[in-house]
Amino acid sequence: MRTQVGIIGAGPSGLLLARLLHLHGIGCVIVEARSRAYCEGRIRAGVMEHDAAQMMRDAGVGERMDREGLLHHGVILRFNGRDHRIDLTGLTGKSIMVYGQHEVVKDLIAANLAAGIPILFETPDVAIHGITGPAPRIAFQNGAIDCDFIAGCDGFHGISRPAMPVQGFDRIYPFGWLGILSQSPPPHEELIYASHDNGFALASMRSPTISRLYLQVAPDEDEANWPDERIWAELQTRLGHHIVPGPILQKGVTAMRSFVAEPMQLGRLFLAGDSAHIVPPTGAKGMNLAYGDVALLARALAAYFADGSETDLAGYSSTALRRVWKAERFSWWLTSLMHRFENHTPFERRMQQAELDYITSSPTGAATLAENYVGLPML
Ligand code: RFL
Ligand code: PHB
Repeated sequence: MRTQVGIIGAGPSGLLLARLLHLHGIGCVIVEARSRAYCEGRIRAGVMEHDAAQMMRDAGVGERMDREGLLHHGVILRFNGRDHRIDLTGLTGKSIMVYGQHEVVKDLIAANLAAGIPILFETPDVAIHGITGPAPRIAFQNGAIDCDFIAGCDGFHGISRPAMPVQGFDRIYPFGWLGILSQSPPPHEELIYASHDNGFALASMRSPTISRLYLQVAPDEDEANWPDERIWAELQTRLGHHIVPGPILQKGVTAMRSFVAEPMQLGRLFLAGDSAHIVPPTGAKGMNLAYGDVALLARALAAYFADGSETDLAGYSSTALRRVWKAERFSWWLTSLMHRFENHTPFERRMQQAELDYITSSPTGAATLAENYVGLPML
């Protein structure tokens, strides 16, 4: 097989990159280790930045998102038992789109297949060869793809990042999130981020009848310690809103970590999305960072295939990393602000509360949060 861009991974970054390349008339093939059903069923991100939602529309895949997604103009920060609304749209003129990552993935898979882009699902033993030469190759069991460039969109545990020398910058947080998806109405029409003495909690949603709820727990927490009744009671305590329990459709513990790999390119291999960086989910930035990377990468590849210009490709890593580091900073900051740290002194807890008070009572403080939350410019 031969193509212009070989893409490893059918998550949001690989799928959107394929879509954008197709719109530029550039050929690509996606290889994916898992099945289509697995990719479409993986419950993860829920919040799209203003410009990420616009990228979906511009790429011709925003129709269902605009129909079924929930446009939010504000978000609630809760501390000391009170709600404080951040008026995202009033402060920035922008909004966020609450639309599940698995829905994004479904829409992008359908659009790519309809455009004739091959997605090789359930491809085992994917390996990368020749990235520092002119003819890179993606090899796998029973086949290979020769390409001009390879996009490593294979997530944090993929094979692309290990195929090149990078410096990793890392922070591991001393807690995790227990997340549930439940068939129950969300406690409030907007997302609630709650700082409570028992720990952080977040109320999000997927629809008016499906809630996505999170509780701060130990990083290695055993789900068995959290029977449904305990989850509902703890959500009630931390969120302080009327919680209507319902059937729990999915439950899981996620560890919290910040990580950035530098650089994001070697020769003809380019990393995008979680393969290059991850953030703790508090800032809702992971998928949005993937969108920023592929916006840049698609533009650089388009310039190359249009007239052979390598300037944008050469600048990809340094340009992408500027946006990445700002989102890393925001995610780290919001995580540090909202969670309970076992080693915090009462003084440090008061500092968190004073900062929350500042953020929610000063228009300048609120604007800083709002500007980052709705998203910094993609390009
Ligand atoms: P993905 O989604 O991990 O996709 C990578 C794909 O590559 C495949 N793969 C391979 N294929 C072939 N060969 C191999 N050797 C391969 N190794 C891996 C995998 O099967 C997979 O299909 O990475 P991508 O595309 O970069 O997308 C990143 C996002 O998934 C991630 O950043 C977000 O989910 C993070 N995230 C959130 N991001 C947001 O923007 N807003 C949110 O509200 C938000 N909430 C979250 C989150 C992540 C969470 N978890 C579970 C980590 C909430 C949670 C709980
Ligand atoms: C989600 O809806 O899953 C979600 C929302 C906001 C976050 C993280 C996850 O910060």
